[in-house]
Amino acid sequence: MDNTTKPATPAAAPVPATPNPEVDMTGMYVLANALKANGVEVIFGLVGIPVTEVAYICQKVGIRFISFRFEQQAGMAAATYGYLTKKPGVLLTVSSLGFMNGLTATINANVNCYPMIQISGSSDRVAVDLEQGTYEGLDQLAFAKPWVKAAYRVNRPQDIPLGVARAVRAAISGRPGGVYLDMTVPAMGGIIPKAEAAKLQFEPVDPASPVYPAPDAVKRAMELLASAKKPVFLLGKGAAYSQNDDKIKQLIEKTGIPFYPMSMAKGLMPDNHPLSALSCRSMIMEEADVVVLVGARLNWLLSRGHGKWNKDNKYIQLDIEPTEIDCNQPIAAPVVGDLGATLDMMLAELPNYKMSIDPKWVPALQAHTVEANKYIEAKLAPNPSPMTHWSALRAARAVLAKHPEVTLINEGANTLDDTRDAIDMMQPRHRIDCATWAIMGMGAGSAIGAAIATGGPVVTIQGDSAFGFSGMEVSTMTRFNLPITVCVFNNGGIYNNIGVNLSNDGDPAPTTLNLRARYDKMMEAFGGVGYYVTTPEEYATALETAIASGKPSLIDVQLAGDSGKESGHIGYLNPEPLIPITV
Ligand code: ADP
Ligand code: TZD
Ligand code: MG
Repeated sequence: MDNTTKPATPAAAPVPATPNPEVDMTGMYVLANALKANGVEVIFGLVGIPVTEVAYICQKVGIRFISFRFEQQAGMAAATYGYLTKKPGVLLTVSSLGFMNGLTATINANVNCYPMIQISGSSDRVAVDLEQGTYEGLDQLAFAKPWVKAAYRVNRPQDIPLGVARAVRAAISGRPGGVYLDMTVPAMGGIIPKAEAAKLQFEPVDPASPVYPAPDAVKRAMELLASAKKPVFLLGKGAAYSQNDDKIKQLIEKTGIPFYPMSMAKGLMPDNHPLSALSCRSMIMEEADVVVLVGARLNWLLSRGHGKWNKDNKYIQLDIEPTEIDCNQPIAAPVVGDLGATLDMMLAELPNYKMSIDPKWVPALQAHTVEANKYIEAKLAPNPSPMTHWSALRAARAVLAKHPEVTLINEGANTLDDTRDAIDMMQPRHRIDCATWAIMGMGAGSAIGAAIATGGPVVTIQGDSAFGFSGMEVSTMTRFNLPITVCVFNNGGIYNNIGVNLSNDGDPAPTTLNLRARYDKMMEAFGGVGYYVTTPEEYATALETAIASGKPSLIDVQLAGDSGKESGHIGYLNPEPLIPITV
């Protein structure tokens, strides 16, 4: 036996070859070209080793690169861009923590069914897999895979065009979602001849081909709908996303069936439409006999079909995702397919059916709406000093009513719930909020994504806590000179400013923030315009001026410290306290 045999040479970083720009191409160029071939026009991200050059090359080939201060916010922007355009929003991150910072947004996009692709630089597999302590070494694919719709790794430049095409198809086909694409250093830095790279590029055919539902399923749904005495359409953000606005309007108006929009479906049909049952949530739950879920999930936002819901009701569910059916309640008539195709088939069948709606149903909902609107007006009317959420919203409502083109971004607790109730939406996809997970910290990123996607004005209404998660992105708003007006509803806390520290040791209570903070100065510090307002009149003037200016602006809307209650409208989700707390 030869005891002198040496172990195999330990894997060292490979010595990179030098590409010849005349005949060679690196994977980074292949990536930029592949994104372009897939119709990507904008990327949101934050660069560093190993992806900096990718962003530079993207700009060179005509893809906008929107550079952020925090990856999560770039991801929120990509997700919102995807939701508004039906194209995948693309996020570019560096390895390890940059990847993880972005992944929170990618997973959130997946939960909300927004199409997005996170592309992350990733360290060489050789040293990552042996846990040899390489630069920013993390097995990112394994980390992402359980939580996204699809995850792929590309190890060679030759595979980049296919990898990108697969990621695009995964993000936008079927139920849209968040997709992860792991781009290793050998893939991005690898060299291939330009001629070979050109041959590998392709434009994927029909990446989001609509899937048609079974004709029998449509007939079953139509039969049930026609038998209903008190039917209702529940419109969800999947319906808004699918951009079938006219078909939805036709189905509602031709059947005469009232509709209830989930938060982000507000405006899909105007909130003040005669068939809007927006203010009749309890009545619908208790009385509707046939509930049609239109791109909406029967999740916690609808008490998962339990609680107040009429025990004898029946559901029709129009959804692209088969596993959504029977999720919380048995669905009597599932119609699985793309909503556009489903609506075409339902509209074609409609002349063969006669509706049997109780003639008292719609008038009863309309009478309830009148009463509910009075209740909202009574909340909006008082003029206390300092302002409350409601008096501030009276000002915002008046200005926004004159600007239906504004995309409204909304997050917070009381700030979310009260804004949703106070501000009517008249246009589809003009309201974006913290959505299915009710997460804070979507505001700035989503505002930027919406401004880039629409080219139009954006207004955010954010609680002061919510704003704190993403406030640094005022830097991005000003560098890209975006027409965004940020409104911070400053009540000095999570829910409010009145929390009492149980030990009285001088530390602030867990919910207490900075009631006298001047958030407007943050925007000014970065070259935008700041406003500080203490009355509804000042707020209305500032908001009008800020929208008209088209410049990045921030309005610190000073509220009273005691405006707002714990968890807004969803305090019931808190576990029962053992001892009373003041919040
Ligand atoms: P909301 O929160 O507004 O109720 P959800 O996000 O819970 O909305 O539900 C959206 C639903 O829409 C998801 O179940 C998703 O599968 C579905 N969906 C998304 N796109 C389409 C489409 N093109 N056709 C049919 N259903 C869709
Ligand atoms: N962290 C994340 C990521 N998401 C969350 N939803 C929370 C924490 C918990 N949370 C809420 O659910 S609402 C909220 C937090 C921290 C902030 C509420 O305060 P606000 O709004 O200032 O934004 P109001 O108007 O004071 O209620
Ligand atoms: Mg607050």
